[in-house]
Amino acid sequence: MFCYQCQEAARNTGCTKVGVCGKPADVANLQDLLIFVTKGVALYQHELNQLGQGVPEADHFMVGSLFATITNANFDKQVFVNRIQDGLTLRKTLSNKLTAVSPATSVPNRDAAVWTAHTLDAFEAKASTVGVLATENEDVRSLRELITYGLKGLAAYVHHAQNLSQENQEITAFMHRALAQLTNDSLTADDLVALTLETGKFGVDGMSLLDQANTSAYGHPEITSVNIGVGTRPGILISGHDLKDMEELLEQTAGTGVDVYTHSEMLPANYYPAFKKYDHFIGNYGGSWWHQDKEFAAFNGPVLLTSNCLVPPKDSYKDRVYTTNTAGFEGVVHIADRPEGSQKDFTALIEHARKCQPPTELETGTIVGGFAHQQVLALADKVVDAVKTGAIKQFFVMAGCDARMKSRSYYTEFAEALPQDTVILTAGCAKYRYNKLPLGDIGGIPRVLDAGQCNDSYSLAVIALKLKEVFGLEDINDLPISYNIAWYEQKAVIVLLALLYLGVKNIHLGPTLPAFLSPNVAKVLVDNFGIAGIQSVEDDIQLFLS
Ligand code: SF4
Ligand code: SF3
Repeated sequence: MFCYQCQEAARNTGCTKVGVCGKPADVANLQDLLIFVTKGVALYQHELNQLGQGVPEADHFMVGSLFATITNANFDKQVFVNRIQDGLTLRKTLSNKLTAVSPATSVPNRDAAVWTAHTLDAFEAKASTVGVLATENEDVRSLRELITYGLKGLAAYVHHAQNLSQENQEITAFMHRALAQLTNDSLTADDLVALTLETGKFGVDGMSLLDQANTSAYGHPEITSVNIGVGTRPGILISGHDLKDMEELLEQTAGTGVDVYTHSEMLPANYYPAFKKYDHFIGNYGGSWWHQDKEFAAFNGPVLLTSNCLVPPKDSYKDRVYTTNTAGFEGVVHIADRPEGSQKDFTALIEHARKCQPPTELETGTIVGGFAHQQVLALADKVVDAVKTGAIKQFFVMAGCDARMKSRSYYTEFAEALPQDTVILTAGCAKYRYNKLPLGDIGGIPRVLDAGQCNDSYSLAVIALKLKEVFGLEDINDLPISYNIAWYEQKAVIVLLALLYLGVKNIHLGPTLPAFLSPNVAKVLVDNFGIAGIQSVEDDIQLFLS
């Protein structure tokens, strides 16, 4: 195996024996093969799309396959074997359709378009030859992977939107085109840089699509005090990013005597008006994803993972873990997709919860969030006044991911060290490094404004664009906003590419720069976009405020 897609890649170079995340080598290799097969599907679907003959099933397969390979989403070997088989069958269907509708059209002559096999041994033999290192040129490899990881992040957001019946053909057509182009050896580094920025454009579109899907289904997030204590009844803990699962779980648990709590990236579900009507929705339990070994143990009841981030569960609570969507782990019960027109069936979790103790209290009190674009724009006058009077000197976008590395204490210290006249705009699980600190407010505006999940970084961009308009500025970079983003997995990659596409410059990225950026590709990002890493808290605060 060779994997360097996340921030915890071994030695910031790559995992080669087993993932730091716990992904075994055979699963890592089969994930590489699945990406290869998905590119084969894309070669055909791209041609069919150009003829107006694209097949919706190929869009769903591509989105689900990319999403399943995201860090901490799925560790189940059989899932990847099945997906590879399905992909090969689907590719055949697409090939037949292409011959039927346009006998003169052929796909480019690429291995991904023709390779096939039927046994696990053959899959594994091929898998070891189609991974990241199959691209020899370091810079081409770096750009290809940057685009691939951006597409994986985008796929996650598109998948959640699909679950809410929102699709956008332009986005999936682009994704197929991009995947097909990643098999083209004659693309130059410049071509790939252009494709990287285009990926960012569709990143904005994908986040906008999901924002639209979430808010039209559940209303716009609003300022909310979220309880972080516990009730007295047994509960189900729901984690990940999928709000449709949240809705159906709340509905099915109503009146059963079982409470519902959010964990990690599901915290923002507390901010949506549609979920507030449920009395048994108690609040949020615990912190970001990597604390789950202790927090899932202490929760005492079943836990539902609706997407990443899943940590390989300990035996002490493994029987209480359930996965759904693209999340998976061998030996863990997987809740099947909803049949057309009806709900998923969460009966197993509810029955399980009934036999469990209530959660052990970890903390008490509340945290405040719900500052997505509509809520912040409703407060725009207040915010603009505060900027004009100098009560707010600067905003810091500190969106992104949290993870295990010790050096991430930087983000807590950075938040604590920021002057009192600054406001943090956050989204994603990065917030858990500072969302429980007593940072106070500025004239009633909390100093940490949480927009929501990582995809709600879109909200932060909408807010920035609105402020630019209100202040009559030409350039988004003239706003008093600095970007100090923490990344871990591939959703942060698409958020970053989306910000670059919107013209945001001088983004600081930490705690380490991606291992997949070759020195030359890193230089392109530094020279053209002012991307930088992080230094010490003191030096960075000085730099940002100068
Ligand atoms: Fe290593 Fe990250 Fe890949 Fe897991 S996802 S194998 S930790 S680089
Ligand atoms: Fe967190 Fe995994 Fe990235 Fe949605 S839950 S931000 S790390």
